[in-house]
Amino acid sequence: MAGVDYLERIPNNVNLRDDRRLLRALEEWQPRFLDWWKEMGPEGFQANEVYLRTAISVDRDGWAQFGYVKMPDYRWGIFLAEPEADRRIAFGDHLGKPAWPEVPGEYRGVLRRLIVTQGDTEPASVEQQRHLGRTCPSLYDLRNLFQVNVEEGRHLWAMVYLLHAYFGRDGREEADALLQRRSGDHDKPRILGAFNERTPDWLSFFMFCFFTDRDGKYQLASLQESGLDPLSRTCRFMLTEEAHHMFVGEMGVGRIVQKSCELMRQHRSDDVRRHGGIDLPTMQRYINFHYSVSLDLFGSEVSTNAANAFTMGLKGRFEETKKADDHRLADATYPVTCLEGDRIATRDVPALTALNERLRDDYIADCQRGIDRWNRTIKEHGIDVELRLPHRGFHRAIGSFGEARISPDGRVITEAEWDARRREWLPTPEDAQFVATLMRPAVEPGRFAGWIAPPARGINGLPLDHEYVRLTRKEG
Ligand code: BYC
Repeated sequence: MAGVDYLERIPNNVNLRDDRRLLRALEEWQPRFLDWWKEMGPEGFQANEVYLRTAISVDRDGWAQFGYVKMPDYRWGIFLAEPEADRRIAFGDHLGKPAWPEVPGEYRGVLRRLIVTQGDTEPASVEQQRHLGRTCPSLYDLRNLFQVNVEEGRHLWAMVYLLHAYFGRDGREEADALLQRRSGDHDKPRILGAFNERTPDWLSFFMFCFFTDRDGKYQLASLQESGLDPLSRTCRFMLTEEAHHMFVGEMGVGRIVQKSCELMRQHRSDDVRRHGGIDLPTMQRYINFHYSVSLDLFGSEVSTNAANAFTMGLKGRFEETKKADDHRLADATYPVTCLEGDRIATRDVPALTALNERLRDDYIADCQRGIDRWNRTIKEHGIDVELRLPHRGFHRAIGSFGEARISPDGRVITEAEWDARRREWLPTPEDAQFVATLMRPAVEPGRFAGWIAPPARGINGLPLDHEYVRLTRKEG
């Protein structure tokens, strides 16, 4: 990587060594991060060697290096994508002006809020997933979990760097607070709803990686358009890591679907629970849950926060530069589906205020592509079932649908119907208990738990029975 020195205490390509104050501040934060990692990171595997990928270059061709690392020794660092020469702001009031190397004073508060909100999700997800190692379905999956976890840790570093480098004392305080909030904690919860939910089992983990990490993709892609150049560059590099997390999710759910279909065929029965698999109706309920809490992460359908962030040049649209319009949207409209009284209606609203909904639309189309691929697997087994995304209003807490009960097929329903049918639609305590009974560790190299099919290939060209995590020296 241009100028990355792995002998530095904090690997980076931002010339940290030339800014003694910033370096000192980050070196003070580093032990606090490590304390947090040891307290809240993957439980029980801190002393094991894991076959991990580490960033050594931000180039498209060679950023990854694979090798065994104990997680607390992972080289978390600060990597920004290479600057684009003469980069210009692509939208909003500052359209066409040079991107900012520093934070404009008047946008400080809004930018800090965006960066803190993004940063908060990263440690939150590590906290949510910290107990999963104990019940891994294979060493391959265990390694993937830890890869995701260390990269979320690195994404926290990415946001903390911005806070320390560009937001002075306020930024330092926010960076400390990122280590103090805790997912699901009653008194000091994480900021966004989905990051306070539990991830108690591997079905939830794969769903989280598919649905919730995909929100990360869309949010980072919008922030990558930012006029603040360091934010744009850091998001550009984070997106390369995010892609792996969504791969883990899509393949994980896909392998469970495949195994369930195999069991259905083999036993000529839909009741695969009896044969140690996860039945498709249960999969559908988990989809309904994880999709709906992830939809909430896009905010309200109509949002002046989103309009302001766009007009100020801080947060763009997905693939802003590829869009063929004026990139100011002052007179444009966008169709938004909302609750109006007791019915669901689609109406045109000013496009600026509809930016959250527009991003949610991009996200929904992307989720549907994954669902289609899982459905192809089901069809290939000759099974007449289709997994579906529920209606966007189903089980929402944020935005206009948060005020009503909507069925998965998009009807406004009464509280009584909701109460009578929610067990069909959302995971029940019995579902969670059943899934929990399957969560028994499979840790011999090459072995996979009976509820999930092996993947098509191993990691970095290695075979499936490679010892991706060395369990010989266990902690405690
Ligand atoms: N839960 O105008 P509104 C990732 C708040 S995931 C709780 O509707 P706005 C990752 C909102 O904060 C990507 N509160 O929405 C994935 C606001 O509060 P204040 C994370 C919520 O502001 C997996 C109020 O409601 N990145 O990277 O336009 C693993 C009214 O807000 C929620 C980002 O989110 C909610 N779901 O947009 C690891 C990007 N939704 O300020 C990592 C940065 C809204 O009035 N964040 N509220 O007190 C943003 O761009 C925006 O803050 C949001 C909300 C899109 C989240």
